[in-house]
Amino acid sequence: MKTVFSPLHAGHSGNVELIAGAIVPAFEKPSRAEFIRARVESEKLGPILPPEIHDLAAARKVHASDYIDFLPTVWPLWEASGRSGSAIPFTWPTRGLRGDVRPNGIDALLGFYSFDGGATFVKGTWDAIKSSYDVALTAAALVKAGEPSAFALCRPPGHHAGAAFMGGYCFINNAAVAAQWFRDHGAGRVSILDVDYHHGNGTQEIFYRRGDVQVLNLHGDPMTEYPFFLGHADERGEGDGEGFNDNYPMPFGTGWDAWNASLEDACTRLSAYAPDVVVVSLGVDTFEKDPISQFKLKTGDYPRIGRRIARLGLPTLFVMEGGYAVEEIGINAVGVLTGFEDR
Ligand code: Q9C
Ligand code: ZN
Repeated sequence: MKTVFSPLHAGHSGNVELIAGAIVPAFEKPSRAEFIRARVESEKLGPILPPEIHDLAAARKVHASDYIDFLPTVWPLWEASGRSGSAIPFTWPTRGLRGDVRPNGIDALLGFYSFDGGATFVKGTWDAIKSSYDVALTAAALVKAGEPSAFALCRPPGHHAGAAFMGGYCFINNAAVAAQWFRDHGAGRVSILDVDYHHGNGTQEIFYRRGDVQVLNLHGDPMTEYPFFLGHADERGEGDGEGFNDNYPMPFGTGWDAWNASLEDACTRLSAYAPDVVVVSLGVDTFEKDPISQFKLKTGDYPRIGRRIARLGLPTLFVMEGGYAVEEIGINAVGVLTGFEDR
């Protein structure tokens, strides 16, 4: 399997986040991608290719154009206002406030275009976001050209980013961009299978009213887990999208047997939908030792995930999402891929 990877992710570095009342170094950090890249090499998964550079037209097909225009301006606006450190949102237009009026100034705009304080900017962040997008599109093109599968080693991740908001370490929704790109390049139907520990709220929002992209999500129950405000089992899609969104919320402590039962049900629904291509939002924060998550999957479970996905018998694009147990995420992410290849 070919991997697409860009070293530009590394400029998105030194960010901080607020967790449990403390400001700490962000868990979403460059070493994540480096551990995965190193494991791709040591396991001889296949060649590692640089991304082709794309314009932002494909991003504008799933995101609001004004949101995409905003992202590269964040750091320049932040610096122009005399700030340093990390650019972090802190005020949101929640219930009772005006979410329909776009205000001025960097603090207002950061809040307007986010749902939490988890997507933060430093100087190299936009270049990293853009490289992650280029990685996803380049890997998608490999699959369209006939590769049975490809691995987009994206960083930063994407599945929490919606049509017009960032959050949860995510800015551009790489998996959604890729799914839309497949639709625009000959695929009649696309399925997105999101196995990250957290609900892919952005992906769900983007495709919720569409029947041409099926979205299946396995994740921690939002009653107790981030992102808290989306990801319940009764969210089944609306309008043309009714019946094409499926959520599998699971409780803290979920291990392989229960998780695998959800995967099996999702795969059954996916096969019934009969898409032309599958996009896997590949998070490995389901791991028992993940520092911010509460599932109990073990290293030996990840190849089994890959093997089940391979049994779908469909062209498959893997798009990297979360996973924070830094030592092990390379082993676990690449374990899914070698399992897919049954080796
Ligand atoms: N800073 C992904 O796995 N953490 N995102 C909440 C507040 C948010 C995870 C703590 C976790 C986001 C792609
Ligand atoms: Zn996650």
